[in-house]
Amino acid sequence: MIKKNQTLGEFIIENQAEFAYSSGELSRLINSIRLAAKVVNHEVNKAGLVDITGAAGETNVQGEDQQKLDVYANEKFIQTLTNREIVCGIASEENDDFITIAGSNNDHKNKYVVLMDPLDGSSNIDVNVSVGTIFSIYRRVSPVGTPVQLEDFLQPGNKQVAAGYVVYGTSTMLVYTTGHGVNGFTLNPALGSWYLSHPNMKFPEKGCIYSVNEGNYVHFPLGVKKYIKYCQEEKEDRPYTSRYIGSLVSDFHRNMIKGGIYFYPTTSSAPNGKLRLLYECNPMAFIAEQAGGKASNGFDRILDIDPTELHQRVPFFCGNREMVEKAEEFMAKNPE
Ligand code: AHM
Ligand code: MG
Repeated sequence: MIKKNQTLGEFIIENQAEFAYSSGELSRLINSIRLAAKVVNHEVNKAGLVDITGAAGETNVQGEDQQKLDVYANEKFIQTLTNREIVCGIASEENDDFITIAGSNNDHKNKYVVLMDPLDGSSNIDVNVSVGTIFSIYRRVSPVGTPVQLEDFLQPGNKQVAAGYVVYGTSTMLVYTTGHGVNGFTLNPALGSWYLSHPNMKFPEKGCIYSVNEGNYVHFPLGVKKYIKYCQEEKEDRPYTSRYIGSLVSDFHRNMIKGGIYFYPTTSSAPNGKLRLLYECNPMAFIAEQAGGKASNGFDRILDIDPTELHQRVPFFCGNREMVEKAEEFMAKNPE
């Protein structure tokens, strides 16, 4: 049951029964993420001050080293999840390999793994434009009581038990799903509480925004070029509006609210696309589907891809169902 003005804490408690294998562990895990997100939010909001107190990599007036924000966010999320002993492993876009968390009794007893992109939209970090955190949660497949294995992380997206993102925008929002719809919570920075502001988020039936880095146009496959021309054609409800922040979380968030498609196709220099299947595409695909949208690599469902490596990249088309299907139509006709 959705009640407005509910805090995230209240919402998690009331909806705990919806979590698969509800033992309270997943609730505690989401609780840790909301805590780390607040800490990162505080730092992201101060980012402009770096110019006054010293640039990243330099020493600030207190004699401390300034950290890059993405490194800081990575550390904060890892620290919070490790200290609270609620996951058995973490994989991050910022780390080459996954991290094993044994727990203080060294018993490897926790059941969940988290995969995350701690601060996505790196080109926006230093210029005061919205960035985001993306996370994805799976139940481990290796036996509890043993160290986490690579196979725990290399699960297809359809096995996710929860996924979400934080958008550090004009206001800070945490949006997540546990497979029972998508709910968005806005941070009241004065109180440090997240309030349910966007219950049961759904893509509008029709979308008219397309989001792609058109500077790469000449490097796109023919199907994508033709789809872009379709978006720009003067016919029916077209031309569509072009909006591209260059920050997946923000572009996705806007498109989910207003109706649109985000795509990052293959290019000649990035033959597998740019975005990471495990840290970016799977969680966004899970949220998109839960919000009535669709996510595809241009041909197949993102959530059904069997990952082969942690940092695997895939082409990504995500947003309003109808728009993604139209893009797929163009891809099918021009597969090269
Ligand atoms: P990052 O993980 O290095 O930040 O890269 C991912 C980001 C997405 O948020 C964004 O949509 C895309 O890269 C922008 O890439 P480009 O600058 O090539 O358009
Ligand atoms: Mg990223």
